Amino acid sequence: MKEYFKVGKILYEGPQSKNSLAFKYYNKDELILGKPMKEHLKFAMSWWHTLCAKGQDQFGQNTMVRTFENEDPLKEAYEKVDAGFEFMEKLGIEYFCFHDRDMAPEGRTLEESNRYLDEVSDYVLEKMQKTGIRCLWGTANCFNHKRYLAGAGTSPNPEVFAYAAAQIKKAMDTTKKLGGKNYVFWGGREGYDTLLNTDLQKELDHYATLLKLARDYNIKSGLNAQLLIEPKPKEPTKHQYDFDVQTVIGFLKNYGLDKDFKMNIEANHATLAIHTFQHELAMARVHHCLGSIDANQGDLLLGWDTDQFPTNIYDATLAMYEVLLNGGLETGGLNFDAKVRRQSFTDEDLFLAYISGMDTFAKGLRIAAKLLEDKVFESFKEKRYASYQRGIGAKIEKREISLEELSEYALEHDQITNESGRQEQLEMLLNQYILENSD
Ligand code: XLS
Ligand code: CA
Ligand code: CA
Repeated sequence: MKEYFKVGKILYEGPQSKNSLAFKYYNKDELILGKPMKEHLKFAMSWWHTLCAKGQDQFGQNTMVRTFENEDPLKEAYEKVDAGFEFMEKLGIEYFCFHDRDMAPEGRTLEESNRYLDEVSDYVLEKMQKTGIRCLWGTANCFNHKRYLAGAGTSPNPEVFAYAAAQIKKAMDTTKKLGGKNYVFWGGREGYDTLLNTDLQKELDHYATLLKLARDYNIKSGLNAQLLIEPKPKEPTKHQYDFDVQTVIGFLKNYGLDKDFKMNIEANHATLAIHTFQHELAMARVHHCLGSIDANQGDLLLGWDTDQFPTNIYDATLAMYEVLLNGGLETGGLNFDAKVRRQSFTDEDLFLAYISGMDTFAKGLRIAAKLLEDKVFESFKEKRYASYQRGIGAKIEKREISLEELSEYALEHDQITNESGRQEQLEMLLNQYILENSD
């Protein structure tokens, strides 16, 4: 069998290693809080960025040199399967995520597209059985083709709605065939550019209808996956309906869908919404809908969706802190929805990027576990809110008080003393944990 990558198997060599093609922190079987690292960190390869992205941007052509290129798109799809599994095996990545159209090409008709997907996914299944590699989630690409210029479920054209529904059905069937435990809905072009041509109410209703139909099919078809919505505030449309976690929660509750969907949270989308990654994760956690993570990062100076590999230790630490507080991600994992830069066009760059991302999260996990074990922030927070356990605080907490009673209380207690929030001290402690645990 053809070998696509000259790079060999990537091993853990520890923090002292000078070998860039080795893990310094990701030691898959090491126990962290009693659980192997690889179970905390269910890393996944994104089919699209890893096997399909070729470095093109709006100003320039492809730059990537790949050994799995073929003039025939169907043959190339098969080569990508071989290359992708070789890549995952060499990195020790046990999951992948896919869109229908990056796993198999679009045909001349929908029927042909479906057939291509059936054929290529049969081959994927064979590879999965041989390697033990699993599918983390599947999704449908209902945004790339020009038919989706005005959205899929929110298109003013019902023919487009039907086509999107057909694509989602097929992508769900394929996810079931591949044993995926999650299924993702990223809003794609579900949003608007101007309200001058948009019936907002109708679009929201239609979008909810599409999600309800998919929810029902998830049960009917026996897929029974955890359904996930992936918030993003803008890009490609000016205003995406799934703006951020809180907006999506409101939307789901409004349409009675909040028990059926959790969130797939992407770091770069959080920053586009002017939130931190931790904010989005925490918001989902407290609403019991933290499902899975797209592990990447943006460039704060650019302001668009750069989908870079995660290297920020602070963000990774605080992200893993939220994951630990959540008790893990159940069926979810960490998908590297990230692409190498245009100038990093060699195969080796792909490996280096994944190693760096995996090490960053492994490091973040170690530090987060220590912070949690030592209750650095949790005991501070406990004390900070302790007065809600007694007196007037307890009554508010139990909602055993009226506005009038509170008014009377405040009249008698109007000389208030507050306590410091100690932000700088806590930031100092965070730094100390990060630096002390630097090996
Ligand atoms: C695009 C999204 C997309 C989803 C899956 O910005 O990140 O790749 O993760 O459709
Ligand atoms: Ca994503
Ligand atoms: Ca993105």
